[in-house]
Amino acid sequence: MPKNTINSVSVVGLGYVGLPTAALLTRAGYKVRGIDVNQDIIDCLNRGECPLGEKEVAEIVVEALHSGNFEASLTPTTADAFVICVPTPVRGDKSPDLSMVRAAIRATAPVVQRGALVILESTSPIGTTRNVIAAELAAAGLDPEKDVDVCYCPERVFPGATVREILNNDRVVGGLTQGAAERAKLFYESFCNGVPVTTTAENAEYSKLMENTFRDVNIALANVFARIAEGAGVDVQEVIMLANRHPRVNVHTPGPGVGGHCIPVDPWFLIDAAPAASRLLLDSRNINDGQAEWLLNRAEASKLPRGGKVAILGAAYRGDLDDARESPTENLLSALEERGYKWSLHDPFVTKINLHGGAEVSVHSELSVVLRDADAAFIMTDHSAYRALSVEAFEVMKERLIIDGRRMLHKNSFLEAGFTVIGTGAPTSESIEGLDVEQKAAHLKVVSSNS
Ligand code: SAJ
Repeated sequence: MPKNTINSVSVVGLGYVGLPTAALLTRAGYKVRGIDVNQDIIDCLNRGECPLGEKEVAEIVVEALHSGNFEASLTPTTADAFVICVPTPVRGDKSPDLSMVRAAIRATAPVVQRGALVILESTSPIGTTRNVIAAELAAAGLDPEKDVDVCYCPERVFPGATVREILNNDRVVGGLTQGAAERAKLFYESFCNGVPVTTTAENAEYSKLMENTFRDVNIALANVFARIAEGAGVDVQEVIMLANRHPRVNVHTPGPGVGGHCIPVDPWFLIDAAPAASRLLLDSRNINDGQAEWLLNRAEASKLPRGGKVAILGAAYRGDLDDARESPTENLLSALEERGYKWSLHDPFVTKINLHGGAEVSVHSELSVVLRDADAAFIMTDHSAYRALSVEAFEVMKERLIIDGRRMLHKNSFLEAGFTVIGTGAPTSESIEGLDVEQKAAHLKVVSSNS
């Protein structure tokens, strides 16, 4: 039975994956050095504090700092294993930007010694481990198949449940050689409970891209189903519930678009590599990115006056997170700016968001400030706090128009109070104002049987 011979680990990149990974490695008994190019992160850690917000992450990071076995630094030093967890965004033209992976391995290669294990965890185009990591190690004088063990092992964490997911998810461990994969398998077994499955580096790279692309395409399909339902006058929620009773069907949830730093980005790596074969992927990206504008078009087709004042509820890309990266709200803001609207934005957790042009705008934490005198309110994020909102909160609006991108509200009470509610995948329910008592009762009966 081979033994895990690793005692010291350098984790390069102390973000939302690298930092909790470094803390869990420390807890498992390794001597860990965390490396980052950001002086603020290093200073924060050296004060004994965690620069990330997630509670369980902060707890294990502070525990690691107190153990005396974890230190943070700008400079890499030698170690038995190196784990690289840096961002891999796309550029403005959607081509992969691997500059941070390249910079990380260039800075690290000079301290990598013969016998070391080098693992890349960043989501990357197929071939990156061989063409960037191995190539830079070779340039530093090491044979990447003989002198060192080089692997690709993608992170798979779901923000909000980071620690649980690092500990429990199965891992795909792709080696440049079989020996490298076997060695990395032992390493992951030493601090994770999930099963590490060995394969080649290229298979591992592709599997990660496949996972997130699968989700993007399926969400796009759900959004198409929603658009069709709106036109057909049926409620997509009810139809999805019916279809999902089939044992081999799992239609996803339609919404105002797809955010986060992974799902809207990763399909581009495949589209870039094989554009002719990836038309479905490109269409899906466009559908998901177009959802916010689709909702705006529906609001305009109802009673939103062009150039009016719009209240936006939610900057985060997913409910109860403080993370606004690639949030669908950015797409709504761009469309509103383009069409000359005034807008203001609320979120219980996010304080700032970037417009597509790069400018940073601030987010209000007081809902009534945002809703006051608005011609329409768009609900963009499924924060729990929004689910509980009642009609009273919206009384300060000028016009009674709500675009419920996430189907969060108890629609009937809003209809009874004279609001028009436009929900993703629901036929537009015009206000019941003006109907007689019997017509109102009949309308509400239809709506409640659909919700
Ligand atoms: N969304 C929908 N409908 C759905 C599901 C999600 O509109 O049915 C939206 C969400 O509201 C959100 C976006 O999609 O805006 C992002 O999706 P998500 O919350 O499902 O995923 P992420 O980006 O937080 O994390 C994903 C996960 N990947 C998969 O589930 C395949 C996670 O496991 C990955 O580790 C992570 O990407 C990553 O780092 O790659």
